[in-house]
Amino acid sequence: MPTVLGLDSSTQSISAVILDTDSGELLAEAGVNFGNDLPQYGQPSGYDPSGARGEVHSNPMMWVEGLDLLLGKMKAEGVDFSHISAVSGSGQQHGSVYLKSCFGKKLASLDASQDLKDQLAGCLTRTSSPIWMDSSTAEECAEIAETVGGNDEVCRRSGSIMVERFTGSQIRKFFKTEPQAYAETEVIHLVSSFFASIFAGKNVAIDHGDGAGMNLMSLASGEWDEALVSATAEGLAEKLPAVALSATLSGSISSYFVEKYGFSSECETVIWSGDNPCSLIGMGAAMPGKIVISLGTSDTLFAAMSEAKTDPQGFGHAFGNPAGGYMSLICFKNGSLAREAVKNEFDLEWSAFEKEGLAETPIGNWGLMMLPFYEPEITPLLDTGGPIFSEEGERSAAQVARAVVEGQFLNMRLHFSWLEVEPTRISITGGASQNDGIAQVIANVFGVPVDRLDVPGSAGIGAGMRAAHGVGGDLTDLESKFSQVQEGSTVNPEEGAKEVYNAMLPGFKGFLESQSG
Ligand code: ADP
Ligand code: XUL
Repeated sequence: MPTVLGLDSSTQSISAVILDTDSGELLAEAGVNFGNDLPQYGQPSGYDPSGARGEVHSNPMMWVEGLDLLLGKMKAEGVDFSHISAVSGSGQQHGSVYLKSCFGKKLASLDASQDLKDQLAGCLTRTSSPIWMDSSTAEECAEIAETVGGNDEVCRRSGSIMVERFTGSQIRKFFKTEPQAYAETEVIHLVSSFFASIFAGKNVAIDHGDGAGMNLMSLASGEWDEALVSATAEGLAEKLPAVALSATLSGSISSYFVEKYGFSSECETVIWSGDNPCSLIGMGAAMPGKIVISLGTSDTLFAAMSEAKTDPQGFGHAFGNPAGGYMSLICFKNGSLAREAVKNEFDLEWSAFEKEGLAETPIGNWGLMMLPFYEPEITPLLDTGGPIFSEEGERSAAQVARAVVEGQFLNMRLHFSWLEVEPTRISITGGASQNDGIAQVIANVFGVPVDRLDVPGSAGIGAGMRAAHGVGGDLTDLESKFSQVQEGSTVNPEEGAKEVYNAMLPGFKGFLESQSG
């Protein structure tokens, strides 16, 4: 069984893990944080903070420079890439990269004595990439839905109603506002397929997991949906890469990586997927039965589904499961960044947020509730112009810390019921999952034990497992090696807690609805 490399290009960082799939050992891990390590781009959280009217874009050359920096750093630390048999990766979902015809040619002839950024920058037709946090395309969503016959029809075809952060409406906006640059675009990649193409040295396919997050793929057939594609933008069918099964091999690694970093020329590349589909694999949740909550920049809740089910309220999504079949996903935009806003407002460290905040306040927060929407929320669609409290008055840092976290998970409990699963355990992952106080609130709100896995970054681990799966590895065996619950990490619900939250839930629902207009 091989040694594999899993990469994870997320909102705030790019990271790598090397897995020995024989022994189940994590051989190496490293990361580059866009804000700290590449401050020259002026994107401290991985995106341009100055975007107006809901626009959130990132510089794709920052991502690419991050990749060179990451591999260079690993090599300098003595990592030997020559034993790696297969590589794959995970990309933040929905973000898109717009490229001229020279992209394919450049990839085929990359010069290892130069950086990727200097060689690829000239191939962009759009110097910035809209990412999943963008909410500027309401008009385009409405136009596409109307052409196709309404949002129910879009959902029936693609697994989701038209969503602003999904790639289709973003492409339409580019087509409408920059027609010349759109016409010069030969290929539109997702973050995942952009990086996968760089590794393979040629344009490669988008996988079913990430492809389903575009409002362009037919969930039933796994092919591009002609009606959605033609409703989105003229000539789009010719600009989309192929769409393929997640375990698709894309040939041996580009000579750039062989010459520059010492990879074997026989190292296989496997197409990439989105971060949530990769996390599903990394968390050992490829088969239905396990619910995962990921606490990254956004908070997401996801699970494998035995059949394609869609959310009648339109907030949740159905994506391809990289292991085959489908997965559900619900995304809450106010995840870590909202918790960070509280931490920063009261000048707290995470340890104080947990120990002097969450641990020192009672379950239910003396009845204080917060709609924890520091940014306009997408689940539900609500712009409250900032957090709103159920009661007027002075509040301590500790109360606000509890209020933001309780508000987030009460909101999550309200919006996951369409999955019709009664969880018996929940696995958590992502940057904030190490916070015991947050884990405790989740266990209490859902009334079930919460587990953490033994590995850092489930998206990167999942990407590595997908690389191994692509070259013949058995997913069940890989899960038994890499997706184990960390000993002593389980947090059990406290007695009586679920009853408190059961009683709070109708009030919270009413509070939300009172703001929905
Ligand atoms: P992404 O994959 O979206 O880039 P990560 O999963 O790496 O995000 O999570 C990053 C976030 O984790 C940071 O924004 C930070 O707010 C949060 N975080 C890190 N450590 C803690 C902690 N101890 N408690 C709560 N949140 C934390
Ligand atoms: C999922 C979503 C986010 C991104 C970034 O739909 O928008 O979770 O994948 O992590």
